[in-house]
Amino acid sequence: MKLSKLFSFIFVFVVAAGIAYGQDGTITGTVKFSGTPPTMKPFPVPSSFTGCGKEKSLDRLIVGKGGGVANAVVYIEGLKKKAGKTSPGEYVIDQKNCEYHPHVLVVAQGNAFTVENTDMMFHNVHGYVEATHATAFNIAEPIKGMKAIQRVRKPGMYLLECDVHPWMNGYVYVAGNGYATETNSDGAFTLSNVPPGKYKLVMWHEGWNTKIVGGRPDYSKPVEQTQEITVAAGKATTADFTLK
Ligand SMILES: [Cu+2]
Repeated sequence: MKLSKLFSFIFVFVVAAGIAYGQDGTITGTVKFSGTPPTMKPFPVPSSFTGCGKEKSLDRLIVGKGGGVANAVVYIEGLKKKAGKTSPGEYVIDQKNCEYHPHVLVVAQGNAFTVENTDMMFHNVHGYVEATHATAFNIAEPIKGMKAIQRVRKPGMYLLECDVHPWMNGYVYVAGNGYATETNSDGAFTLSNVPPGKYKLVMWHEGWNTKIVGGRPDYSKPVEQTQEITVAAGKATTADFTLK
């Protein structure tokens, strides 16, 4: 083989390998409710609370068009790749109308989120490790317009509750990698820039059965489902989940 031919052969090989290496895949899918979703009863607000209305939705199960379930968290387990840094203003939890907005927030480990209070009343965001109910953080915001920046270093699921208003609940999922997201109002999700490989994909939903015990909502355990998936270079892989 002539030297020039050898070089062109090596060049083509290196370029082809580079393209294959650089092509990440995508995972898209939906979380849907099978059958008729149960009717979610609102929480009756005791008359001792003013300014929050007479009843509040607990936002435990939100089913949209075509059965799509909002606020499920979907993530790849065990993939070691850190997410990029974001500014604290990119992730915000607002205490508004005596509810947490959004109800579920996904933040990549190492990043912070801002907690705001836009109500004319005292709220706090009491964050518990979801699995153990141990306190992880507690931010009190007694005055309208207050803002605080919170960073959670340990990955995992955190339950949010207000110590004043027992119906206020929400979740923050701190992702150990950059491959986690929440479903939108159609129950759809996308995980982008996934390196080719075999993974365990996890779907988490907070659960929706609720009892009122001692004037407080008592929630059933979250629902978790997993799937083994294979992501190919430059391809979109579909993964759907069903709740019932
Ligand atoms: Cu409150």
